[in-house]
Order: sequence, then C-alpha cells, then structure tokens
Amino acid sequence: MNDISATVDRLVGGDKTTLARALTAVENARPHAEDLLAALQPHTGAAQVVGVTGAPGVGKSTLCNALVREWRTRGHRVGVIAVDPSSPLTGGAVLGDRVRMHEHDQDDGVFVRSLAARCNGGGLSASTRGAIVLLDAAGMHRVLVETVGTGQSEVAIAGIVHTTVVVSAPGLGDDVQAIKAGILEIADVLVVNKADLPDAEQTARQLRGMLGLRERREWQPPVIMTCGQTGEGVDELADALQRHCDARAAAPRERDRAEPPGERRSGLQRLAARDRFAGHLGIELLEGGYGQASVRMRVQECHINFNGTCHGGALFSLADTAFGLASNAHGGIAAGIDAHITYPRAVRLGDTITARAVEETRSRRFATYRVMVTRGDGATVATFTGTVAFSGDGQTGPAPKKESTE
Ligand SMILES: Nc1nc2c(ncn2[C@@H]2O[C@H](COP(=O)(O)OP(=O)(O)OP(=O)(O)O)[C@@H](O)[C@H]2O)c(=O)[nH]1
Ligand SMILES: [Mg+2]
Repeated sequence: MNDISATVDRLVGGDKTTLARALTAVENARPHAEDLLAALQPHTGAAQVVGVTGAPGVGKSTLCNALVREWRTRGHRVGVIAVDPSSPLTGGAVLGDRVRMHEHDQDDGVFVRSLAARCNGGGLSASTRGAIVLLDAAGMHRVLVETVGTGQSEVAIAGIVHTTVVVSAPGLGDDVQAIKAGILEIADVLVVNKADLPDAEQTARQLRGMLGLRERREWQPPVIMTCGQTGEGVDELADALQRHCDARAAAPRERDRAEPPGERRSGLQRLAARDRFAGHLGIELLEGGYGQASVRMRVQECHINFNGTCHGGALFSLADTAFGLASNAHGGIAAGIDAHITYPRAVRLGDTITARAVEETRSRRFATYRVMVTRGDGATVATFTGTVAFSGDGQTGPAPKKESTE
C-alpha cells in the first residue's frame, strides 16, 4: 500500500486481493487509506449504490442474495457490504450474512464484505462510504449495502446510497406499524418480503395507503412483493431499482439548468459573508457552485494549540465551512446531521490550507459530502465526511419546513 498509484492501478484493474486489503485499511481508518480514496475518486461514479434496510429478520440477507443472483443474470458485477451499525446492540448480526452469501463465493463477478462498527455512527458512515468508493472504483456495476434498521443507522445509510430499499415482512407483530414514518420518508423502493406468508397482500396495501398520505413527489416509491427464498418478485425489484437509477441520473441535470453558475457563486458569497465564525478564523471563500465549495485559511498564532501545531478544531471549522457552503449551494436549507474528520498530518504556523467540499451522493432528503483539506504542497492534512438533511425537497428555493425522522 506504500505506492498509491500502483495500488490504484491494481484496484481499478479489478484485483481482488488489493481490494480486500484496501477495505481493511479503510475499515481501520489507516492514514494512507484517505490518500488512496482521494486518488480513486476519478475512477468512481459508475456504480449504482443500493441500500437495503429493515427490521431484524425480515429477510434482508436472503433478498440481497436473490438480488445478486438476478443482477448476475443481467451481466452486472456486484459488490456487497453488510454493515453492522451497532455491534453491541445486535451482537454482530452480520456474521450470518457472510454465510448466506457463500453461494457467490466462486463467482468472480461478486465481492462480499462485512463491515463492523469500530467507533461511533460517524465512523461507520465514513468506512461505509470508503468501502463504496473502493467497490465502485474496482469496477462493480452495483454496490449493495445491507444494514439492520435501528433508527439512526438507516437514516445515515440513506445519505450514503443512491437508492434506499426498505424491507418489511408480514406477521412481524405490529407489521406495518413497525415502519415508522421517518423510515417511510427515506424509502425509494418498499419491499414486502416473505410474500409466501399469509397477510403479505394486506401489508402491501397498508404500505400503499401510508405512501398515499405523503406529499406527492417526482418519484413515487413502488411497493413490491418478493419471496427472497424462491426469488419470486426479485426481477420486478431489479427493474424498479433500474428505473430509480435512471430517474436520478436525469434529475441533477434539470437542477443544473435552473441556475447559472455565476449566480450560484454570488449566492455562496452572500452566505459566506454572513458566517461570522468563519470570518473570525480568517476563512475565505475561493470558489463554489452546485454541490461544491472551496475555502482557504492561513494558519496564524490564534490557530495554534499547546503542541505548537494547528488546532484540530480550526481544521474542522475550515472543512465544516466548505461542507456547509457546498450543501447550501443548492438553494434549499441543508442542516448537518453527521460529520467525521481524520487528521493524517500536522499543520504548522504559516501554512496556507484549502478545504474543498464535493457532493458524493444525493437523495431527496439527504446528501453526503467529502471534504479534502490540503496544504500548499498538496499534502492531505485532513479529510472530512458529512451528511446533511434537507428541509423541503432538497431542490432549489423550497419553503423551509420542519421535518421529523420519527
Ligand atoms: N417464508 C419466508 N422466509 C424467509 C424469506 N426470506 C427469508 N426468510 C427467512 O427469514 C429468516 C431471516 O432471514 P434473513 O435473510 O437472515 O433476514 P435479515 O433481515 O437479513 O436478518 P438480520 O440481518 O438478522 O436483520 C431466515 O430464517 C430466512 O430463511 C421468504 O421470502 N419467505
Ligand atoms: Mg441480514
């Protein structure tokens, strides 16, 4: 892993040993992993990233397995990440997932990996994001992220993936009532799995009824009935995922046409000028546009900590300013709900540092950003990842509205 460009070449060439090592480096948040992820960025963007969430035992892993099989018949290469968002709570539920995926062990077009939480939710989001970048760069056409629905985690996952599938099953006690309104909000596709069991039709009807109560949006989530065990309905699910992928690809272009870049920049200048805290730290806007922003700061005495290097809080503020401006460049109101930073190198007095925020993923309600903080010599001194939630529909100029995820 010392030679980043050789690693990039091997990984982009599809070498699975390199991919596995890189995933371990990302999972353990090793400093060189961030450099590798940054170097891989130009090789990403082709994969459709699908999150599958839902209560424990609804059949997510069985369904993912069947979906992988369906995608393989369509000629897609598939990467699977099984996320354990809260090992202390679930007792490591993903171990079973690995076993269920053995069917694809001999298939060169499938790569399966479990990610365990080593720290807080932010850290897990960061490692999941990193894993997605690696699988995307390694040439996977589809990346499937399975996570157990535990409240906060599925909201975080929805911010990372392109398409969120919420799985439920009939006969789970409160069945549909178990799906809280907030989870319905993040769903792009709803699945009633275990369609072979009694009451599956009724569960699907209830879900359609609940969806009917939501305000109408461009994309109306379909409710699909599947049987993970037999694979029934899974082709319909794959079709729905493809439709969502196509709809999503068309949407940003519409928005890009809505506002010329020059106007977006002046809008950002106004926002930056209103940020008194950033002004106090000497942070200035360099450039910005739709979903991106760059800011700069020269390290002065007031930024130095007791070790004689730049205070981590000052670096965080610089990255956070770029994150805030990039996420609000869309014109709606974007509120940060999660952020995570790594500091691979120290920064010293007199250094000029730049933070560049770029939007990585975007759904109706959430977007995720990656911010690279670099020194004048180009060295990465911090990497920041963050998620925002949008008021309104995340489009330009909506009326701010209060939202609850419960
Ligand atoms: N009848 C029926 N059972 C199913 C179906 N799909 C999965 N199951 C069963 O449901 C149980 C749970 O399946 P999993 O795929 O492990 O569910 P999961 O949602 O991944 O579970 P966790 O990862 O622990 O949250 C297993 O015993 C499966 O065999 C289905 O379509 N019909
Ligand atoms: Mg599972």
